[in-house]
Amino acid sequence: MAGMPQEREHTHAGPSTNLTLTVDGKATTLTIAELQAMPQTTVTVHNEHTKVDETYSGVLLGDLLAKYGLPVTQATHRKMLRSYLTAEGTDKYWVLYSVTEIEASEHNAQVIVATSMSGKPLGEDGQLKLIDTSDKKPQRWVRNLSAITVKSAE
Ligand SMILES: Nc1nc2c(c(=O)[nH]1)N[C@H]1C(S)=C(S)[C@@H](COP(=O)(O)O)O[C@H]1N2
Ligand SMILES: [Mo]
Repeated sequence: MAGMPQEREHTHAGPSTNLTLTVDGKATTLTIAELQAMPQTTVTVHNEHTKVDETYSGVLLGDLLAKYGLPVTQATHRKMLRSYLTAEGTDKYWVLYSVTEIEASEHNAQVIVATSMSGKPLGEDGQLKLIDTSDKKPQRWVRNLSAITVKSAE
């Protein structure tokens, strides 16, 4: 199947129960409760597949990077510009974002690790889902999000 376009990877996998965030090889595992205890951001996005607006709440991914290894400062700015991250679900589906894209100080998008939709748990989408407000299609909204790994392209 390598190289073939695919909508979903047909792997049966369970719901995500926590998030492993790895920055510079240093891994931190965050529980749903820990994520919900951090400052929350709510975004409303249009789901082009279901044709409905959806409201998600969760933690800004930029806040997580700031707290766990890659804060945006003058000293790290160039590193940020050259870093990217992979976001993976429990089914091994994964996508890539540039770190610049997820930083609110740098880019007009909000990218959150959502723990609820319309104030309720995410249900079939697992306990965690990555949501961004700029993509036209939901292809980078990783359901059952389980790992985010930051890497440098240098
Ligand atoms: N974990 C996981 N997330 C995923 C996918 C997937 O296969 N696995 N497919 C993506 C793609 S390509 C799309 S278009 C949307 C579809 O989401 P939906 O089926 O919930 O509408 O989920 C995205 N997130
Ligand atoms: Mo898709």
